[in-house]
Amino acid sequence: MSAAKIAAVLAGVLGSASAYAYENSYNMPVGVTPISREVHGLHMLIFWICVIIAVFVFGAMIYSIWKFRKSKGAVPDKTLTHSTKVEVVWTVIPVLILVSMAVPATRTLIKIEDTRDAELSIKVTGYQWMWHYDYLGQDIGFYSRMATPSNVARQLRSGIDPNTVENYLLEVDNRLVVPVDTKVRVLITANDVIHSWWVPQFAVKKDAIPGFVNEAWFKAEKVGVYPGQCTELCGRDHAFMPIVVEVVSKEDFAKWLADRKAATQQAQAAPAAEPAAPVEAAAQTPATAAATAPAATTVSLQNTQLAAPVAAKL
Ligand SMILES: [Cu+2]
Repeated sequence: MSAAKIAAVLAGVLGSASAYAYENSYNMPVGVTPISREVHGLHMLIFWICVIIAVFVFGAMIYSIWKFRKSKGAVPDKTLTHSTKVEVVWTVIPVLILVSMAVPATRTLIKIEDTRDAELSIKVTGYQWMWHYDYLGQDIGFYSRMATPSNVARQLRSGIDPNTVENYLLEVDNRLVVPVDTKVRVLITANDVIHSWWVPQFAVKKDAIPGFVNEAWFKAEKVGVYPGQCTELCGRDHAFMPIVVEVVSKEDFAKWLADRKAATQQAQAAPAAEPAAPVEAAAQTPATAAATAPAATTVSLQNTQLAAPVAAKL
């Protein structure tokens, strides 16, 4: 390999260690919330501490093995059996390193747990194999299942090439819609077995346990579509209950909320022949969903953000 080639490879390797490379498929995402950025910063801090320790420890080991090898006449030292000074040094240094990691980690953990002053609360219920979202105090609730194109394509011998399905396995019929720059509290539970609600771009991952309510929160600072997955092995279709959160502007959210409320009221007022379920059932057919969805939702359904990066960011 020529010097120029080596230089090019090195430049690539060093370049990939820059800030730009943090947003790649080999690392966790920086995310779009203050907490996700903090979690990422913490992750990088601890990663580099580990790198420094590894370089130091393996460097000392490799150097010693090479320098004091038997073929060069090295003789084992039989006199040094105990050194209080060394014992103190190699106890104090790791303690200091651990404390230096524990302080920022605890600070972030406390922030993660602080769900006070939430502007919107949503109850998330895991089911085999879908999610249910309840907008508390808003009288709105709906199921969110994997979108039909993915569901059809995933069936055995469906004959459909998954590569032709947009956002394969990562799209739902009813997305969780939330406003941007708003502290959203999610109350996470389940109705059958244990699930786990995970949205990497928000750094939120909480178990959904039957009979138990877990709390989490996020404040998305960027409008967009953010996918997630169930991350607790919950049965046969565990891999087929995706999460999709759509962050919209506050105005679009108000409009979406009003539309949803109107649809719910309409359904409740409908004759007994059509029980309350139709709202959810109707919304699940893509054609109806597209027809009733507010403009903002429809626009971001086409959002290019979702097409490519979805798979990469999970
Ligand atoms: Cu699950």
